[in-house]
Amino acid sequence: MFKVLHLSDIHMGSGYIHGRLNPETGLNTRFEDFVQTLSFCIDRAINDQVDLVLFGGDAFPDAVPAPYLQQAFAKQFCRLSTANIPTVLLVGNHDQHSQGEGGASLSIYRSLGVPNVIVGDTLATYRIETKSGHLQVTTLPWLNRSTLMSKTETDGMSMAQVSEVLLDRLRVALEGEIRQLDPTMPHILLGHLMADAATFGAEKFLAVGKGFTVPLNILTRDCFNYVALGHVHKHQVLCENPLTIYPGSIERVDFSEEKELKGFVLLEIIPKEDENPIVQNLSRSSKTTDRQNLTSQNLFKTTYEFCPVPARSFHTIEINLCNSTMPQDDLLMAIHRSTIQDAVVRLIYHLRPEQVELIQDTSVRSALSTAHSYTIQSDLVMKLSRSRLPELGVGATITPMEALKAYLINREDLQDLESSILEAAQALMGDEQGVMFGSSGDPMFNPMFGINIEGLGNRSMETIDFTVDSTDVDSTETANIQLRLL
Ligand SMILES: [Mn+2]
Repeated sequence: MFKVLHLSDIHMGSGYIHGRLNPETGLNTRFEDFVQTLSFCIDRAINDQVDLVLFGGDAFPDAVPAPYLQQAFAKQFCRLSTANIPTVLLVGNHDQHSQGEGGASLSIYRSLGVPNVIVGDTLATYRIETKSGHLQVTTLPWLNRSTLMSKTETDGMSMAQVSEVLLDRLRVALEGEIRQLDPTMPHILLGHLMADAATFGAEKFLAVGKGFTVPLNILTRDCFNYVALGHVHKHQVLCENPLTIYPGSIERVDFSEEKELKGFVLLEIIPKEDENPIVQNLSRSSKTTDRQNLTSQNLFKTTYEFCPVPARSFHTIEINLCNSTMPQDDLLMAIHRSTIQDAVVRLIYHLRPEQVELIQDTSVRSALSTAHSYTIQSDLVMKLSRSRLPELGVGATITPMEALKAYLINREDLQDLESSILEAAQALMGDEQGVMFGSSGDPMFNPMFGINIEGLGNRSMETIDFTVDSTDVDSTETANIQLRLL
């Protein structure tokens, strides 16, 4: 039996904005968090005496990390080397120079000849000797155009064409690796890539100009006992056979990862011959035809366990105080009801301008003081005067023509055109009425005027939020953050 620990996306040195200076060490507390969590993973590998550790790429925010980051990373992985646990360090997009190839921040381990450490910066297969026998690992680092193609080849091609050619070359190159495999020993593919089946908030943004997406069926070949992935920060199992897993990042880099469980994956690869004597005979057969029909999946079974790590929690408290008569009390209550102890907290509250003086900043800050760090964002919700359109009051229902008339009465500048507009509207309504109201099934919503009367009725006070809709902010923010991170 082989035991393998798979972790990925460490990004040590990221997210300092959510930390604070530790006066005792002079270091950012988020750096210390990342080191602690990485150390937790390495402890587990050593305590469980695993046969192999796979790192799925993205060690640092970029390819030229500060020496103290390099040192902290090296200190942890050297513990594995000392414990005689072979380790494969795969090169992610953050570990590469933006031009050319080569794991800039990780290749030092190969240059120094650190025992038991393999740096995966090219597509290659390694036969690794472990205390439980031999394993094969094919490394597939982050691919960019220059990895598989020269500039002249890509001249004049669209991004889509380049991706297609790259994928064709990847298929061929991977096939070349697979043909050299020995089916009697387990085989793992370790890749840093964006798989097309990965669920992830900003995948549509990532598909444009940021590397390319690899179809899952290129990876999930039956010659693999496990497909170990890196790049996507959200833990997910993409395929059961062969097991294909993103363990995700080990620490939260920002609020886009607030709700994600963080951890690593522990695998067990078990020879089936222990349970199946037919396979046992087959694996020992010297007949070429028998051996050709073998894949390592016939011979080994893989099981996994996702192991959560004590990553620092992130917590958003969002509250709308517009209708509150005691906004300060309600705000403090919302904070007290939340689990903020030692967490990175983001407080967002919405209130009307006239409520601003009812909020005491010092009390709010004191209520947040048990958090590890916090930010406060107050959004002013402006009151919209609708007095010129009393017909559109709460619960009112008017026909589209009445709504248009009410609108025109209040638009003096359109007075001359009033009759023409009404006439044209009447004609349109005559043509479109069946389509617009008959099919929508929602007589309260009239797309022609863009006024959702029902929506207004739901609010006890007519307000308009001048801040951008918060869900939009979240998705754009998340997309931007993810573009930067992955
Ligand atoms: Mn990445």
